[in-house]
Amino acid sequence: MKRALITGVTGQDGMYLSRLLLSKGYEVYGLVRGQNNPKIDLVREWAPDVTILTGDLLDQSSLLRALNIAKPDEVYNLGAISFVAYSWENAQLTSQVTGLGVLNILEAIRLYSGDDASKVRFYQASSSEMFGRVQEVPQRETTLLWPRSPYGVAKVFGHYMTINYRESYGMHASSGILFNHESPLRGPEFVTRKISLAVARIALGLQESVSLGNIEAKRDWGFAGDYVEAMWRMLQQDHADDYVISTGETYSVQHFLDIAFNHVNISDWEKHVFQDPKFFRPAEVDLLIGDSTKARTTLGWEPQVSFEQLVTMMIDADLEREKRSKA
Ligand code: G4F
Repeated sequence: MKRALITGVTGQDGMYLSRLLLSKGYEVYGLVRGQNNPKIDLVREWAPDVTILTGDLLDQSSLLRALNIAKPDEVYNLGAISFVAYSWENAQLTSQVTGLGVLNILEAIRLYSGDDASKVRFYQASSSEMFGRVQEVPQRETTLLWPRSPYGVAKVFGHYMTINYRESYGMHASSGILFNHESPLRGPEFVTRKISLAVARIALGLQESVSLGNIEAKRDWGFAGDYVEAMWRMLQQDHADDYVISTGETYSVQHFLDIAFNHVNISDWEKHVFQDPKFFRPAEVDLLIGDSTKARTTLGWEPQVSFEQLVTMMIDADLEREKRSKA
């Protein structure tokens, strides 16, 4: 039976990945930060067989302790401060957790592994935010990185540190450059879930409108459930490497709104949507679209859920939730 340790297990990706690994017969350990973290109950409900360990990416001894308990064959580093807008207000904390945290876990794995550098396979959650002011369309593994937020800069640090540990110590350390990926488990601070929740509530007469920022921004949006499969496939390869994971299609926030409101039979959605300067960012990433040819050919991975299916899946889930809480 293989063993895996997931940092950031309480997030959307951590939840989908735990279920995937459990379904493959893994013994799964999830690292959770803080005392009485309220999200632990969500994980227990979603994937009861995950063993919860406490630890923090900022506390290397806690990471070593978790490694000694979990004895993992694979570590998936999904833990991060991941909300881009928040990273301007908390740039140092974001740099420490999202950037230096990667070094802490890599170093803990190196110490834990002793002479056997490839004892533990490592996955780093890199991000398309690293492309920022894009230097090539579509973006691929070799595209020059030009991050536009403290979060993006921290992710670049973690990305190159992963490559450096692979090259310096021969670690089996891979990086998935994941483009935006969403699901009904997405946090309500991200634009897709903010919209799906608002549209469901507007359709049920529970809310009048929603305030957003830049609705011209374009993203390459996929389904989180498809993307965790790519993470796992990366760690099953003989050699560690870096892969772009994306759908290859890009849509604006406005287009997301079109499909979302259309799904609940509201065509004149403009009267329900306002733009508020407080949701605009100091530096925006205008367009992301990824070329995942390498992952498709090497890993045999491809996304299963289309953009329209993703939007409607999120709306339907929020309609259900809102109806239940109303009842
Ligand atoms: O949903 P978002 O906050 O996601 P963003 O910034 O693209 O980052 C997400 O994807 C990255 C991968 O590229 C991850 F690394 C990262 O951790 C996160 O998962 O915003 C998407 C777009 C932005 O252009 C934003 O300016 O939507 C625009 N937007 C417009 N109105 C808004 C809003 N974003 C948010 N969160 N809230 C709004 O009201």
